[in-house]
Amino acid sequence: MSLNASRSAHSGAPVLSPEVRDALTTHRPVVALESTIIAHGLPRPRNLRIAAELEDLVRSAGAVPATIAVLDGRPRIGLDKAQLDRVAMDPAMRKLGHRDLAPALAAGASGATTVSATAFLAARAGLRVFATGGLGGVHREWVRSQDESADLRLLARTGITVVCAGVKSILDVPATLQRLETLGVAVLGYGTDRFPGFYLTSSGEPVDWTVRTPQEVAAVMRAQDALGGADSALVVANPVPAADQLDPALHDHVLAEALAECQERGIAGQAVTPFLLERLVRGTGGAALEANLTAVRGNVALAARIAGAWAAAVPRSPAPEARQEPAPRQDPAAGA
Ligand code: PSU
Ligand code: MN
Repeated sequence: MSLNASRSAHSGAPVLSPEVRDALTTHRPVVALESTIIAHGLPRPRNLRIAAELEDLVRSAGAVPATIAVLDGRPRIGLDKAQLDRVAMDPAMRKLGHRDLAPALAAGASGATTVSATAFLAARAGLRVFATGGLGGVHREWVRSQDESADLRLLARTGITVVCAGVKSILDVPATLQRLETLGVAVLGYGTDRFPGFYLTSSGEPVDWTVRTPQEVAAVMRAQDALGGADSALVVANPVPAADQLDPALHDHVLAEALAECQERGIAGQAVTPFLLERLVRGTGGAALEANLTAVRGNVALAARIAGAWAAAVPRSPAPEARQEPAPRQDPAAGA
């Protein structure tokens, strides 16, 4: 990829959609949604319908959805229909972690944002609540591959509340929880004292803190702010209902095969997570996809309620760098 592809000198500040900007200025609840799960975590064309469905879920819970992606070198917070369509359907959409943002901006590239890139952009724009499926984390085989998702370290220094169904079960869950502890990221079990297992209701690992209402989560967020330490994320771990989880025996069996194949084929880096997720969906006859979707839907709905409780408790103004889409004439790339 050539970094000279675009010399546009526009700032890297996120561009807010009119709806998101309006919600932030009027202190209405907003929920950030990541786009990697749409572009690289779910099969086409169903991913587009799901992207729209997730936004509708946020709206019906009284909040404004802000799906985040980078399009033509500009970080976007809140996508219109055509932009969402592009993220879901364009096979050239890259996978952008936090470290990829600057090269993507400089090159004028387009890509879906992972948890790390989404959380970074959302927090920078003044958003406080974010929903995803499962966080990235420490991969099994870490001793050999040193593969730990950039999600963890980015969350350790970003003031955002992330609602997730735990971390993806393809990971080393105990090691990931240990890393979250080392990095100082608080983890709340939502209605449970067990850390959820993404496709599974429980990973079997304990969590130290349990909350039962969105108001309780908002109270923890307020306490974080009152303490006034360095920014750090709050992980709200929300399990899939037991009736909707993947059969644990099937899960373990298919995952073992997928991990073996991943190693045999030497798959590494950014490709690992999409490969394993796809293999799980195939190996379970689609059941893993349904459990994944149930988890994401539940997280999105809960995030909207948390954003509502938070907005009711703490009216705030948006970060100063958040700005509206400029008129085309003001864009230096347009020849100013
Ligand atoms: N959760 C899902 N599907 C996904 C992901 C999470 O249900 O596709 C994505 C998220 O964007 C997460 C990323 O940040 O996987 C982690 O990738 P990696 O392990 O390469 O850091
Ligand atoms: Mn990785």
